[in-house]
Amino acid sequence: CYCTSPKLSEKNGTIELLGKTYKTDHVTNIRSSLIPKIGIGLHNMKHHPLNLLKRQIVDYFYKNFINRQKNPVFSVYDSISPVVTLHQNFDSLLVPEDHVSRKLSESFYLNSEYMLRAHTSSHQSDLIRTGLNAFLVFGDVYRRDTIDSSHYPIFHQAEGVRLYRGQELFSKMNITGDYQIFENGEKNETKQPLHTKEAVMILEHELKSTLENLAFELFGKDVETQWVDAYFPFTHPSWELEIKFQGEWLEMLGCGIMEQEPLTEAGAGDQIGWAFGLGLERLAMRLYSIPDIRQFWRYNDSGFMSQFDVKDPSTPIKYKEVSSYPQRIYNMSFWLTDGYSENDFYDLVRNVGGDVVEQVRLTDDFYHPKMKRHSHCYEIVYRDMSKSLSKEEANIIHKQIGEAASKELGVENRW
Ligand code: FA5
Ligand code: MG
Repeated sequence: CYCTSPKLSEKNGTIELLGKTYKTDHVTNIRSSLIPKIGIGLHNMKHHPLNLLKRQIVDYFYKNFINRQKNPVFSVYDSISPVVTLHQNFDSLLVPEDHVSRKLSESFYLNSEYMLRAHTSSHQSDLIRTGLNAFLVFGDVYRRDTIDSSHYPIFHQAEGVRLYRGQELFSKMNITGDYQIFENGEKNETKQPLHTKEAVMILEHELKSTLENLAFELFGKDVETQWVDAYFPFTHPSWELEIKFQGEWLEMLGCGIMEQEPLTEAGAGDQIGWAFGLGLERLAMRLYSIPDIRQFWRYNDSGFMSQFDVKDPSTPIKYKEVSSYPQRIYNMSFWLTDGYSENDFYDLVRNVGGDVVEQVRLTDDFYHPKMKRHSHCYEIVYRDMSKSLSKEEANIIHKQIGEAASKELGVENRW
């Protein structure tokens, strides 16, 4: 029961979150069921798998990036509040006004000014402004998304940024000669207008080898990797690294050469650099054979946590599921209303059903030409992870979801 947790108090139009009060407004779309999980910080819990993974990543960067005094170059931030301004999450990263990620259906908004960060990139600018040139950020990020074994409205990311001044970049590679990092050139597929070809080649090489070697460190020397061209508003060029896992390519991270404009804006216009952002759950699920993303929330369950109780974070661990209780599978179909969004429904299901909902899948999208109406049918899978969910219990939850959908989304049930 979350009754004693901070709550959304719709009546006086405020949200209390992490000790602060926010006024709600017409864009507020944060769900009260999410609030108790905000700021829990699984990545900082001793013996949590996300913590083991974080420590392995930190160790890797400490070991591979040291200065002349033999000290680590990267500093680590893992406790920055997930409440950020829209400016931090979007504008500071050149995300255009009409970009899909800004839609209310994609992110969680406290109000028109504040939101839950949708990626750890939100903190790049502020950290660069403090004068840092190498840092890692670990944090919980929030997105409105589909529901299945690998999607949950909260997941965790690791961000890395490395900046260089002209001399530094070339001397690091033992390159002498009159090379520059900046020029007044043209933008093309391989570089930004202000960057020289030579500088970008060195950065790209360091970025890609750093991340490939991280994959080898985590998954072993034999893991297959491939680079895919990508697009992000705040890097150019950009790539994604995929690793082969059980015969399938899995996207592990996004990265690229940082756009110069935000750097200049943050007072680092004399430097160039690279950045990356990777998803911790995706990696941890493969690394430890954790089959379902909801398992990461069993941090109060000793059957789960005790399996990750190791001193050395690089100890190989194969997770054994403590128990598996039966699934209960239901269907729900309804006529849609104008402005209906699938994510609103997924959100509502998660809010009403809680973690007992394992999966929601759109199974039929039907248009009735005479009635000129759309209907959707969803399959909802219920499973309690700590006990066997009875048919009666599942019936009640399913009914509550149906009622909430017609009340809150205005859809018309077609039982
Ligand atoms: C980003 O979030 C960018 N901020 C990454 C970045 C940083 C690019 C710095 C360039 C420079 P993306 O949305 O692709 O990109 O997410 C990055 C990683 O987070 C993905 O590769 C994946 O590993 C993980 N991820 C994304 N969405 C999910 C999800 N719904 N569930 C689990 N992991 C996810
Ligand atoms: Mg991506």
